Amino acid sequence: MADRSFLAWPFFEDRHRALVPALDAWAARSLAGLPHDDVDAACRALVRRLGADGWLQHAAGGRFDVRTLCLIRETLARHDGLADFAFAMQGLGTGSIALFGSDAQRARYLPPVARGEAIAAFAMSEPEGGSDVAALRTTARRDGDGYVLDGTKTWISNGGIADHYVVFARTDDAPGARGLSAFVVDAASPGLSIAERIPVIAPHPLATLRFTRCTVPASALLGKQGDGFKIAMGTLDVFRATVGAAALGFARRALDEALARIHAREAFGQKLKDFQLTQAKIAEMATAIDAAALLVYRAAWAKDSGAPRVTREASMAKMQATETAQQVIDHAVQLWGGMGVVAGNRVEALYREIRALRIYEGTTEIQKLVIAAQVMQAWAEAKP
Ligand code: COS
Repeated sequence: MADRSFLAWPFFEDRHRALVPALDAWAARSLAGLPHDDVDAACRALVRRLGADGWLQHAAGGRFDVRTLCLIRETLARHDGLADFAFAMQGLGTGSIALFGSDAQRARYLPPVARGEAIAAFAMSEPEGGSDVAALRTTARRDGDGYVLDGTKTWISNGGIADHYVVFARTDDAPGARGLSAFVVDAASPGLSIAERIPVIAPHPLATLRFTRCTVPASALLGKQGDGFKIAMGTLDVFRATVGAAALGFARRALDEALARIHAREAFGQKLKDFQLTQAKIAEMATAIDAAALLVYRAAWAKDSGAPRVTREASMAKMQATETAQQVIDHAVQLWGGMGVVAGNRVEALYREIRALRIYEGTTEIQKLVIAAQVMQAWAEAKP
């Protein structure tokens, strides 16, 4: 069983300590054997199950406890990457509404998503760039009582199965970051279509969306016109640490799989576990996991404790945990040898599943820019 000693760390409260075994038991009961050959159907089924049993309240209930979000993502990722994906996207696709929406927007969009009866999505990236948010090209033009959206969004998780998309578009109130606004766009809006579905190495619903004179009412605007960049960054500040938590879950599962393997496999007349080179790998994997976990739960705790901005902490957590998990999983594949690359083996699946986490919700390179900017700003402000 995966190490749970971290639950004794001071970042957590008793409700967090109770949640992990409860979710573990639920996942073992409810996720085993769920077919994944049709990812759309699997995702819909996962959303329904997670919603029916109350877990999505934590993602889309309107208030965030980031430690809870992280513990849920870590635990689900340890069991089933698609279950983690389904949970996380219900949160990311409603996070901007929960944080910046009006009472009416919150009342309309959050409850069905929290019950698992509607599917949410976050549409920011574009073909010409996902990293440079201030350069987005999709436009939203004021037209009578509403707005008309034109442009293309890509790499949109839940694209094709979502009931609504939180869309970032240029309203041109000002150049760059200050000229963006955020909208909640219903999937059935006239002029919104799915241009293509994107198959990826760890399958999940992913699509390119096209907006062609897509008309939305003025009530679709989140916050004020021109708030889009801050809404996007504020939402990512909450969810970036949770990407690190999902990576942690993958890494913990890889360590478990590696431990099982080295206790079972014999070579040169002894068990793999008895070789010092194996022990060195296990030590590196376990230490890397704890170091990443400390950063993830530090970021989550800081946010929950009322820090107004956790940009630096969240970026550090996301970068370190995703990069670490990639290495830990690579070690696990190595310890499994040839079996580690056989399709269907758990470590083979983890090897594919971890890769995108170093890219989405801000690449490792973007996290470095964010961290450096925060560190330099703090230094400049502290200078006598
Ligand atoms: N919270 C609140 N405000 C923030 C913020 C945050 N986390 N980050 C930036 N801002 C504010 C800044 O303070 C600045 O405000 P003022 O204009 O009032 O000074 C404004 O937003 C612009 O910030 P900045 O100048 O840092 O913007 P840049 O265009 O240089 O972009 C990066 C910054 C690269 C950090 C941003 O574009 C980013 O995070 N990109 C990655 C996005 C991403 O995750 N893409 C993946 C898509 S989701 S799958």
